[in-house]
Amino acid sequence: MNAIKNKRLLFIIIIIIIVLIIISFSIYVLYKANYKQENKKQDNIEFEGVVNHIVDGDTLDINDNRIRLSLVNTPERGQEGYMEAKKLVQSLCLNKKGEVDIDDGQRRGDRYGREIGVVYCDGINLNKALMENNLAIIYSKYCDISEFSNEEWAKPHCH
Ligand SMILES: [Ca+2]
Ligand SMILES: [Ca+2]
Repeated sequence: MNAIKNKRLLFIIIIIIIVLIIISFSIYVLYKANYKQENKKQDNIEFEGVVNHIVDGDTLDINDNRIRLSLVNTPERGQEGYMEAKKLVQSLCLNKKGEVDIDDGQRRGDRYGREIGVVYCDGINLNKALMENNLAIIYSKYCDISEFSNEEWAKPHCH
């Protein structure tokens, strides 16, 4: 009788231990993934400051330096969707901390002399936010040269 009880107790303890191991492992994996993402961002930020002007949905100023978002294109003034895109950028970025991961594939900037990259506003990836909100399209002609073509927000649109 006692032996059966003990066996059952042992069984329960083993199950609890296994469950605890699985939970700790999951937490560890999640933590690792987050940490990696955070680190990846930190390592690649080459420029930061305050976003002090929003030109439109895909162009803004950080400490008066004009930055063009890499790969994404939002509608021009007068086109449908222009204000929606600009408003999202204003709400996420204006007077916030802006960080730029310059596009390694487009380091010379564009023909207007603007830096090209991914912009983080208070830590939020703006390029990604515009795509997620259907406010921008991907300029597929730059997919071949951009550093960011394989990012989740660009990849499905870069063939
Ligand atoms: Ca545009
Ligand atoms: Ca870069």
